[in-house]
Amino acid sequence: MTESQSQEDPKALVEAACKAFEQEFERFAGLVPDSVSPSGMLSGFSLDRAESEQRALAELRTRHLGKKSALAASKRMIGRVSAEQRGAFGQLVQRNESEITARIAQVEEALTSHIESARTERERIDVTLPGRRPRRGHLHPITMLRERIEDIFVALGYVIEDGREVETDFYNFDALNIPQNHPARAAQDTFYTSDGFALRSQTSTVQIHAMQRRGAPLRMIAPGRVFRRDTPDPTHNPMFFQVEGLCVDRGISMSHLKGTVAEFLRQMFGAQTVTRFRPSYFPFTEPSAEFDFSCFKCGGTGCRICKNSGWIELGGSGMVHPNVLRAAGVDPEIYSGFAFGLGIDRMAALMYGLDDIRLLFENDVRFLQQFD
Ligand code: 2NL
Repeated sequence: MTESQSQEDPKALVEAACKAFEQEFERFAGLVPDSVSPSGMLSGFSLDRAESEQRALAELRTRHLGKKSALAASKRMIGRVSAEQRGAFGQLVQRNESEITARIAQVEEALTSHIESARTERERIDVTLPGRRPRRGHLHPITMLRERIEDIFVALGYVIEDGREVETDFYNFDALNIPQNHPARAAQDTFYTSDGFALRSQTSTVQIHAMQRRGAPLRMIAPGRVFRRDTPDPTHNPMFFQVEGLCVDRGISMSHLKGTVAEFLRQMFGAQTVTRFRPSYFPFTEPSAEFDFSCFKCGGTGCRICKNSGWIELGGSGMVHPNVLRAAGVDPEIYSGFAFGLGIDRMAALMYGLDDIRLLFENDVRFLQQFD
């Protein structure tokens, strides 16, 4: 209906506006709580849905109460109707406006309160919920084993010494009585820095420093990282861990060495453990011996771990060569000593049944977690 038509029948314009509103408003009407549905249909609405209804309602308000609305047109008409009709017509328009305003306001209120509580619900946090703790880590299996070894030797009166990983030829070779032409000195076997320092190939270097600094008598172990130029395979890694022990005093003999190693292995693998020594050769000890212990798995009858021999080879040892004592400032006429060395990673691989020592250095948490 146009404005000119309605001028003839202004009441019809208001009625038409009313009807149009009713039609469009219908979908919102159910959102207002009433006695049938005290929480209204809104209770099932998501926050997004309620917000989109709110936008649709605002558009509806503009269409029916805004400047371009039929209601605004009928208001403008009030002044133009005949004087005797004006009062009644004015009241009709007024009623109509109040009705539309009030009904929109009801829905708006219901939507606003629903949106508000939905937002509150979304942002709610349960402060009594336990926090998400970062998972606690644990020591590396090599560290656990090193600490067990350290505890055993500390209880036997040994000190633990640490040292540098980059060394001079003197500490890595000369002081250890390793001859100039020895293959270990070759760049094929040892890592050298560009200015001629060696990455230590055994922790004996630490023991030479300790003898120089502390003098004799001395009981110590030197656990640590050592480096050898090997191609990695299941039993070799160019970096591995070693522990060396040294005992220097007056009257130290091979029997002290055997008793100490045997006691260490009994504490490590159980009181029933038997140790045996086989003659060997190292430049830094004389005499020298390698040591084996009875298999911790089968007790010596033979199994997969000990390759059916009943024995597990673990390390090397011997009486410290007089040249080594002398190089470290200890008088071999007064003092003698024994020394031994073993690989911690090899021992870990044996004890944990690893078929590849490289697993210990790949730092794959799925592997490491098993040692928690
Ligand atoms: C092995 C053999 C050994 C030593 C290490 C040593 C240290 C000093 C003086 C004399 Cl300061 N000897 N250490 C002695 C014999 C053997 O290691 O199989 N290691 C994994």
